[in-house]
Amino acid sequence: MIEQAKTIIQAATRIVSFSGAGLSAESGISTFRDAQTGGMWAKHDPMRLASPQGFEEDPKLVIQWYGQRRKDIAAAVPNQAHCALAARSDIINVTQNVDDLLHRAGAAQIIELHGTIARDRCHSSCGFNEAVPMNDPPVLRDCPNCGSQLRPAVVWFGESLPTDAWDKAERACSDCDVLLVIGTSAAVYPAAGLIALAKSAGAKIIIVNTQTSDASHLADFELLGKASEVVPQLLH
Ligand code: BJW
Ligand code: ZN
Repeated sequence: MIEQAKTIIQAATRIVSFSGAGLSAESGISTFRDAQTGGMWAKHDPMRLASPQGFEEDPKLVIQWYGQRRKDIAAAVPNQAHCALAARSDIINVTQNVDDLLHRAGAAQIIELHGTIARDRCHSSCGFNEAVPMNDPPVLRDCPNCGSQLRPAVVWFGESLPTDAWDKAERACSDCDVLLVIGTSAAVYPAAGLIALAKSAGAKIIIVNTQTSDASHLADFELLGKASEVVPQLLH
């Protein structure tokens, strides 16, 4: 199976990677929905920590949680899957991940669908957006522009995805030969809809995941295994 998938990749000229939390799992970053391996949503209520309503109800709690996640991400290093993707500068990396591990691995083309934890933005969307040192103590800060509150520049439930990133991702996925779907449950929309979009546009879908996912039915090849082992094999 892996040899056949590799042959398809070698013949492809336009490869897009669509990744989720499983890509960074072996760097020690928790996934969201793995109940067995301690996914974040098994321990924390996503509506309290990753929704605009949760932030408005208890902003300090949300800021504290993201402060700890920033520290965890700062302490992590890219794994062999990030590095294998980065070594192929022709691959467009559409990622749902808010960590900076693809950047630190040196990937040339990255489209961040759910924003980045490395920046803060104004919760009232006045346009203020700035980089934040990942080890800064978590403090609730006012927006210097409009006096509203600052929050991580990530996309929470019920919020729209950044238009520019979404447009680029749609273009990339509707115009590729292969979509490599790595470490995502494919449960969160609209991001997960990119897999069906690529398939309907004629791309081969190669899934790398430790288990089946909501996208399994779309796979031309489903490679069950760890991203850090399977992705380098596929791309070398
Ligand atoms: C490995 C591995 C290893 C492990 N190797 N693999 C009903 C139907 C359809 C849609 C909706 C609905 N009700 C609500 C919605 C909309 C909602 C949604 O999709 N909800 C579903 C959960 C039902 N979507 C939204 O709200 C989005 N916005 C939107 O729709 O706007 C329009 C709108 C406007 C107004 C009102 C309503 C709608 C926004 C979604 C934002 C998601 N945000 C988060 C948090 C980001 C910030 C942060 O990190 O704190 O994004 S949630 C979380 O899920 C995060 C992820 O990017 C995202 C996807 O998760 P991912 O990456 O797939 O991780 P997991 O944990 O789910 O899966 C990991 C996988 O890895 C597993 O399969 C493992 O097996 C695998 N794995 N180790 C390989 N070593
Ligand atoms: Zn503001």
